Amino acid sequence: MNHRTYIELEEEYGAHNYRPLDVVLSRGEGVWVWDVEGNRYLDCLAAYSAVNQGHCHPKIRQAMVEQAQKLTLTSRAFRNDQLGFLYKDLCELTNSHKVLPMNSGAEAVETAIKVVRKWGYEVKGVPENEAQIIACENNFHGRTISIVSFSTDETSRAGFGPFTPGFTIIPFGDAAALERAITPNTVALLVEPIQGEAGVIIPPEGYLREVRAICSEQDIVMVTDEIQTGLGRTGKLLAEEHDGVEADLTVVGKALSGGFYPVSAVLSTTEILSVLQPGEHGSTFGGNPLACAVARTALRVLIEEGMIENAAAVGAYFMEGLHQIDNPLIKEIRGKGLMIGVEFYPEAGGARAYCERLKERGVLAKDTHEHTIRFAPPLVITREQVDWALERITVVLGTN
Ligand code: IF1
Repeated sequence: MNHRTYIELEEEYGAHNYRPLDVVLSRGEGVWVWDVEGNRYLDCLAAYSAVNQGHCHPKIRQAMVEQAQKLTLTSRAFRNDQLGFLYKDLCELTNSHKVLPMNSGAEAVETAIKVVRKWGYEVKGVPENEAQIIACENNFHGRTISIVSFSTDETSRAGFGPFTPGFTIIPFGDAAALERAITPNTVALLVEPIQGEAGVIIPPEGYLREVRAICSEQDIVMVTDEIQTGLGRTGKLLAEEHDGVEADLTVVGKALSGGFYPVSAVLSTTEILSVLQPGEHGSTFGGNPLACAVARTALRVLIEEGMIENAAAVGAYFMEGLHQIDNPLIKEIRGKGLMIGVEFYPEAGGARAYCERLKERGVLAKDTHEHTIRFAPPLVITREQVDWALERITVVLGTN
């Protein structure tokens, strides 16, 4: 079948909540994916950083296959032989004391919201149902009703009301604005170290350090959403490391499974996570043995195969190459590690057209917020593969 048949099926029977590029993929390996006609592409999206380890990483696949032949799901009514070891691995890697496993990133963020609210009532002494959580303009933390309740992007929230109260919005990157927004009922600040969906927005140098100091002084929980920036994407295991800070609560997801399975987790301290008593929170699949076996191997290969260091080194190389592109319509090139954005002036007519032309030349990338192309390939990418991509990117982005 040619790709039109697949597209027609999706269009006929699927909800239209996406407008994907018309490329129908059927195979992936490392940085490469192939469509149903056998055309090869270099994947510069990595499933929004869920495939940091490269498509179909053989060791993660092996772990999944082996575990799938033994035990996949028990529910948390019983224990299993994988969960405790994933907890330990995550705590040792991130200097956390406690873990709460979930499935999607949004579920981990929702869990964080519930936990910091309960911490506020039981530990900080905020009056019941008065907890306030501060979030940033142009945030992206998922698509549930409570999360889109504090989105500032109309596309993400229009038509989904009524919304969940208890959220205050401040400008991203402005520590003074955080200080001004805090009230006695503030329980937490929720922030992405780098805003991905907003277009790879990097805060001023030292922003997270200032946020850390303010949260400590004012006794509010510093929550970092590292679902996209974490697990090596920016050239550190967690992006917060660039500022040398440790959040009180961190959510991770996406690459926690290397793209094999939805696995997310809330990482925090004993004081904060111990506000949850048995029966107060959970999920059918959260912490299942298959997810744990996959996640443990996904973490192991990330470290053992030097992917984090590679992201730092090859990301810098990629950025250097992008800066050579001569197009006056390029407004800014920004990034950290292999989380890179190229923003165009509106006169360029929107980033989507560039992505379409990149696809024609074998590079898959995604536009965000209309004028920015995100380049975020798997962290296993080599300099030679970056050269291959840059050759094509330069042809497409170098012309108006
Ligand atoms: C879509 C965006 C990226 C995330 C951060 C939480 C979540 C995400 C920082 C929720 C998820 C995904 C969702 C996906 C596209 C993609 C995305 F464009 F939506 F915003 F990456 F930038 N925190 N991001 O980036 O995790 O529940 O999806 O597992 O919804 O189209 P999830």
